[in-house]
Amino acid sequence: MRNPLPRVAAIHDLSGFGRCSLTVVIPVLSTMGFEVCPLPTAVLSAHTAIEGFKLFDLTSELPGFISHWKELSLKFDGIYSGFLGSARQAAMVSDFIDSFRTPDCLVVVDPVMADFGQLYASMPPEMVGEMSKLSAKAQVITPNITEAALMLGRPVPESLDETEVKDWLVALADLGPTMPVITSLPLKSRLDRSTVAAYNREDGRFWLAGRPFVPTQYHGTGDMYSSVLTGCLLQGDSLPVALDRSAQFVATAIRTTFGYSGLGHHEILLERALPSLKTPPESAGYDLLP
Ligand code: PXL
Repeated sequence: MRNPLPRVAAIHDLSGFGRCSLTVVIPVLSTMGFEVCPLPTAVLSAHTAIEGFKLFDLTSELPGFISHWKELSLKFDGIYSGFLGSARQAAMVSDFIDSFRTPDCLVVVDPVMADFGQLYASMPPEMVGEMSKLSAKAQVITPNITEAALMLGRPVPESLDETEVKDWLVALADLGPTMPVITSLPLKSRLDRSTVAAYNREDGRFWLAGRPFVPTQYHGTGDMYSSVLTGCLLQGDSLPVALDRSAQFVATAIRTTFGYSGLGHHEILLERALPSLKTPPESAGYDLLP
């Protein structure tokens, strides 16, 4: 029997402060009508961009948690992984996907490792190769431009034109996923916009979506984007509509927060934006990349 509430295994860290990972994934997918089963990869006092963070790595606990889920014969409509507590966890997540994936299960891997040209503070360099291998197991991957560059062994570009973007997406699809999505894309013709690009290897089409830049940065927006994208694809939206809906959601959260004075980069008002997930999509703002 199908799950009456579609169920998603969410393999991410739990950070006590600083919106990211499970504190984003759970409310977003829950608001969209999914049951989220968290498999925490690490517990942190605060995310790794906040100085003095404490990280408790759960690598040694994961096999026991996963065995218990096997004993319970849990079935998932989606498997969505993100920040891992150690490079060794990538192989565990890969085995998890092999064990729990069914023909209709959507697998999304967000290879969370880096941003703004740099690996996150807790990331060992071998995570790059491990995340690239893990990406081969997914239908959808959602690296930002820094993660895409690391996975492809290319320098982080200042900007890319349309032809280069297509080349990057095809190179990511060559790692194995059917639908690579690149976020924070510095597209030459749209440097005034926050842009994502995607490729669907199954129909050979390339897509662009985005929203005008707001002159600020908030942590956790990548996790918001990938969470909404996962929910949209699970609820049956097409890839371009899912790209656009996710961009719309992140833009709403950013604009809601930006209007207040005195809120820090770690304080995006996610809860204020959640109700917008219940409304029908705005007229779709995606483009085909010719
Ligand atoms: O948002 C990505 C992310 C997830 N989890 C942890 C992080 C970060 C980015 O800094 O530190 C713990």
